[in-house]
Amino acid sequence: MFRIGRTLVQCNKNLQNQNFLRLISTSSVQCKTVQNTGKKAPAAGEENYSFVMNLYRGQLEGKQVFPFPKPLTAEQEETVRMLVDPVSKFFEEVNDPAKNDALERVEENTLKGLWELGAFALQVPQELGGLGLCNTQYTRLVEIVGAHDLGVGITLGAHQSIGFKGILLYGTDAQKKKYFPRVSGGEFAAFCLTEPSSGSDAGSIRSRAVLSPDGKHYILNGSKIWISNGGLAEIMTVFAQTPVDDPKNPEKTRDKVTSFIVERSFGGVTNGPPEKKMGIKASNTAEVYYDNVKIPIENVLGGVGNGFKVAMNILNNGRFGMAGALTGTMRTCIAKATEFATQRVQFGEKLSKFQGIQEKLARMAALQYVTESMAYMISGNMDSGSQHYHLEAAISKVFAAEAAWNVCDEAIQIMGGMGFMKETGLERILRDLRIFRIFEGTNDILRLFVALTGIQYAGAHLRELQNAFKNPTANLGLIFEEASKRVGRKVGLASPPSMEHHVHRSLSPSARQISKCIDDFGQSVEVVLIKYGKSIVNEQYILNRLANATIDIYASMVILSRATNALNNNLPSAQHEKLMVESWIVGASQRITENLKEISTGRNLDNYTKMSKIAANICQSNGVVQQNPLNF
Ligand code: MYA
Repeated sequence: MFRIGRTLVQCNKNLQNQNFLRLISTSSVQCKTVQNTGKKAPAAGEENYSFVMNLYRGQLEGKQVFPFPKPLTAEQEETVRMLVDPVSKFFEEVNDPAKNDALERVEENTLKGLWELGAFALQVPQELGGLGLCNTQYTRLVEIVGAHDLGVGITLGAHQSIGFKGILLYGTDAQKKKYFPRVSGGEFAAFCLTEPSSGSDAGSIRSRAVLSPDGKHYILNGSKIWISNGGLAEIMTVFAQTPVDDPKNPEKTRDKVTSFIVERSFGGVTNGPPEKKMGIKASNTAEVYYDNVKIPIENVLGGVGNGFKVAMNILNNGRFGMAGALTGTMRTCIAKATEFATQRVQFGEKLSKFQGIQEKLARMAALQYVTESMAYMISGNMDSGSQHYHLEAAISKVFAAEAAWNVCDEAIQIMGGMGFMKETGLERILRDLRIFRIFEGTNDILRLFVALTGIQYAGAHLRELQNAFKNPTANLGLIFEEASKRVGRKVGLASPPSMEHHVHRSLSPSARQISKCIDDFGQSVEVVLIKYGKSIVNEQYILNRLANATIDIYASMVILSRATNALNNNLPSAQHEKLMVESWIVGASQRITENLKEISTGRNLDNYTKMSKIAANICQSNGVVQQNPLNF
């Protein structure tokens, strides 16, 4: 890793000469990013191109999976190519992740360099001070950040992926004109949602803002915890309850969340000291307090009472970035492990000759390949204007966080004692990675979110079918289609949804395995819906297994699509990608079958009851129930 000193000064000079903004403006290519906010689950009948949403009806909606997106024009591709080298160079030569970690802050020269390069404003339009990149270009760059320093990544991400993303998605022209030059020019932003009593249950925040008697300001009181960049931010997207008219009772008001742009300079904003953390130590995390902060009414973001949706959609919109960043992290881990495995000799052989190591490397490579494919598929779809990406984005976050953890852990295992040493750099990465399964929506919450949203959609269609039966003559088409599907299934004649025409013919056997899983999945959802009805919301054992099957199916689809693209275009890595897809799908289809079995068989359902009883016993005993075998 690069050390500070003379080389750093030289490198900084070189980099200053290559200011991103200048690079881009000379090529004058700015992505026409569609700043889509995503939508809530569309109702039945509303067109919805989300692959995952349709999966819950057992349907293969291929528009957002095939072909693998290639949304950049030649010019846009050139722009991002021009940025990749200077950014990589900056991280290799200027930034020192070990030092940032030890200092528990990002070194000043790194921050300065990143601001100068424009790295804090990747998606802000050029005319307002940023680089104007689209999501795909952004993904390519955060991949580099993730490959080098996740602490820096969070400083950058908390600023732009969530800190001021609300202004990008919901800001008025005036808000954009006022704040974009500032968040691009050295003022940090933060996203302030979480509170002491409100973590996953984001709607339960207690911070409150009330309109001043003259109607010109909101007065905000409350506090936030674990705010990334909380000690640095001048500009904050803050969520607070506000009284709004109650439609049920015109004489009363009720509280609904509203989102505000708050400046520290408004007065009454303070923060606590930087938190001591397990990882991403270089990033600043702090409590933030609001004491009678006067917020001008023009700083309401996205409309009074709409704050919950604003918060959710900011998070939905940024999640693919985690997959992008962690793709890079996994590349780093795999490179370190491979270097070791191909050099280290034990029992007279290189480690790479042992099957145990080969299995680890192959699994690590597949996890990275899936994550990378998800990141680029989702960002590509978003750039093409997709509004229906929020389930896919949630899956990419869950998958990336778990895949990266696993890959880093296995890299350490391959390197043995060497992997455990600080100088190898993997222990820092492992510590840094732990939070990714927790923040931006815990993986547990996101699994439930995916399964419940999908089920809600499938349920709406089932209701539509029920309604159709009330007026069969007017709905013959729908009834006939459903009836023939069901009868076909019963007599074993219905064929699973086919993707033969989408995938490269050499991948047909793998595609067939996943098609069968998609069909089985849709049937399982239907059974679950009929069995549990609305009470499915409380059946987390079932929901988690549905979510796991969903993740495996989506993962398989994105890599089928990507490898097809590689094979069709004769890419040098095409045969390697094909191998990874074939191998992945063997495991994935087994897991999917197992997960679907686990939600229907009596033995498993009984086991869930047992687990709930065990948990209740533990809670009653405040921990492990039994004594040790010595009974003292
Ligand atoms: S920031 C803090 C992160 N916090 C969270 O993520 C909170 C998690 N909680 C939730 O997401 C929600 O509260 C859940 C729903 C999902 C639990 N999209 O009754 P409901 C709609 C669109 O189900 P609840 C951090 O960690 C829903 O349809 N809409 O809600 C910083 C319904 O609408 P309607 C949604 O049970 C980390 C309504 O809302 C969504 O209360 C720093 C109510 O629904 C959704 N997702 O809770 C990271 N969910 O009423 C740095 C619900 O119309 C970034 N709805 O039917 C790093 C970036 C990477 C690096 C980059 C490097 C550069």
